[in-house]
Amino acid sequence: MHPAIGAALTAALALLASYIVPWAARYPALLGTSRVWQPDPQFATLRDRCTALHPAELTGCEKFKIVGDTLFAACVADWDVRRSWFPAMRAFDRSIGGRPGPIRDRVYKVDLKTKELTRLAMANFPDTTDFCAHGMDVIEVAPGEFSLFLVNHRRDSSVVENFKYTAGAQEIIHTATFNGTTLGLYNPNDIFAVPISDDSPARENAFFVTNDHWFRDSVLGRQLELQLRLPTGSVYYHSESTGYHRVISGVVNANGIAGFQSSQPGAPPSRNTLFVAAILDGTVTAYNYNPNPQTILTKNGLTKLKTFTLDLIMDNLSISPDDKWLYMAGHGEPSKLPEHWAAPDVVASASVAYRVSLTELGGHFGTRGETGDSRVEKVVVDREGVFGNGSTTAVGDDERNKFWLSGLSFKGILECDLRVPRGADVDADVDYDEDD
Ligand SMILES: *[C@@H]1O[C@H](CO)[C@@H](O)[C@H](O)[C@H]1NC(C)=O
Ligand SMILES: *[C@@H]1O[C@H](CO)[C@@H](O)[C@H](O)[C@H]1NC(C)=O
Ligand SMILES: CC(=O)N[C@H]1CO[C@H](CO)[C@@H](O)[C@@H]1O
Repeated sequence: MHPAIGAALTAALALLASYIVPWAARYPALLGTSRVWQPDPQFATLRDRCTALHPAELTGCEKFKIVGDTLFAACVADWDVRRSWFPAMRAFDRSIGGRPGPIRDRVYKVDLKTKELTRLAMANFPDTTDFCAHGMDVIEVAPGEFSLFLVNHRRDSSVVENFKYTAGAQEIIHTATFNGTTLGLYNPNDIFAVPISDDSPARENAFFVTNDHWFRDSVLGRQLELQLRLPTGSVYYHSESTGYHRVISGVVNANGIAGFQSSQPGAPPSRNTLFVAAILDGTVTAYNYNPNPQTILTKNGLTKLKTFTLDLIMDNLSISPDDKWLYMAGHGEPSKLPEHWAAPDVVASASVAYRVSLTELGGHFGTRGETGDSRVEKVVVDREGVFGNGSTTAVGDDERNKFWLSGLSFKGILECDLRVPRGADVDADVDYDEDD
């Protein structure tokens, strides 16, 4: 054999061994073909302890966020409209099936103490402007004052909208639109609002937003990104004083994003951690960021800490209020999702929720041992959609003993008691023998 051919062959084999084999080996886990369809034993009877909050109104709430005792949710108003226009699902019918008027999705709040539901009016948001909700984040900027950041897939371009909300009010007030399209932010997906601090005061309106695809509406481009799991997603940072900047690139379908958000003064620097889901890779990467808009864009303003590898196409990420767990919901059997999307009453789409411990490797995640592995607990592993179909957001709270789950076709947001009540016999109605 000619030495050049030998060298080329060796190089090709090296490439195959180092990149393509591990890349291809991820497929069965991600597609769920090797999944054991059982949650961890302590969550086996979780479904029996759930109730659906407001099933008539809270439909298709892909993203919700709990701040204190208030749950904020961005929900679909009209499913026919969503099926015709939703860039993230490659639905690009600008005529929205010939309907007149703008798209108007809804923002709700639920008081978790009384379960009272309020649809928040958007009185000063122009009547003629689309509001097609997707990812969101909410932070408390001062006691009783909240700032909501919502992705809005307007038909002219996808942007991030900022609203203010005051505790007890019935409406949200639109304050700003952040448009990053000239910098390539065509496909904003989810948002992490930077907590308020001396370094990043409320007037900075600082947030990170994932950009899930590189292609805006090319069918071929989107197919290549999906089937080849191309690393074409990215993360942008925005503050009033810096405007938009792309700060992370090369992410395979950057989707959910979350970070620690406690506004307590004197929080340790390790709290400046954010997590980005590369959903088509089944990985979540943790980064440390500098909250100061003047320094975040410098060389060490954002540093990678660790990548977690999971057996799941996971979606929206959330951190528990006590900062102890990173929750993620996902699509356990993603190949069923398009069929479910087309015929939701006939084909189920699995719901899966995991939580990753953020505390076991030292005081708090990021202070020590961030190269080790973290414990993963399987909270929901539901192939038939018994909890609901196509889970997308999950979060739990050990202190309140609660767990919430929502998704693409969920009717209502599920609220569950996380733990089995004391004295109950867990094994009574569930058989955990692995021999069936
Ligand atoms: C965002 O900016 C682009 C480019 O300047 C523009 O075409 C588009 O209309 C803007 N969209 C909104 C909603 O402001
Ligand atoms: C999930 O979808 C399946 C199939 O369409 C359906 O039978 C089931 O009732 C759905 N689950 C819920 C909780 O609605
Ligand atoms: C905000 C966010 O990450 N939204 C995702 C939640 O789940 C849905 C359903 O898969 C995705 O389309 C969203 O991108």
